[in-house]
Amino acid sequence: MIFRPALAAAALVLFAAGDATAHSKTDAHTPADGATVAEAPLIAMDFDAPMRVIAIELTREGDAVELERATGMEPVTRFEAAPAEGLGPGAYRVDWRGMSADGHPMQGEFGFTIAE
Ligand SMILES: [Cu+2]
Repeated sequence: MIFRPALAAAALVLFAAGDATAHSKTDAHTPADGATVAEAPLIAMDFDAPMRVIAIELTREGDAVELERATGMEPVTRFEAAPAEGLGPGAYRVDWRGMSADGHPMQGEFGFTIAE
């Protein structure tokens, strides 16, 4: 019995290490999280391994805003989408979900502000 916790801990460490190196991660996204921009930006995400972006949503203070995907459902290392023209000033949030190259579901979010 005394060995069981140690073995469990070792297994957890191995699992965590394997997972960290296996799935696609976001290297960068545009705009940067928390950025203030002058006008509606191109939204882009770079991944270190191909990611199939299944869903992406742009909201302004909780209200959905139209966003046109420039990238389809294929796995990519760079994903792009363009907001509808004429986005007004305010705080925007991007939420996305995807499928990593290793089959793990991934998700992320970031925000930006369009200046007055
Ligand atoms: Cu993974």
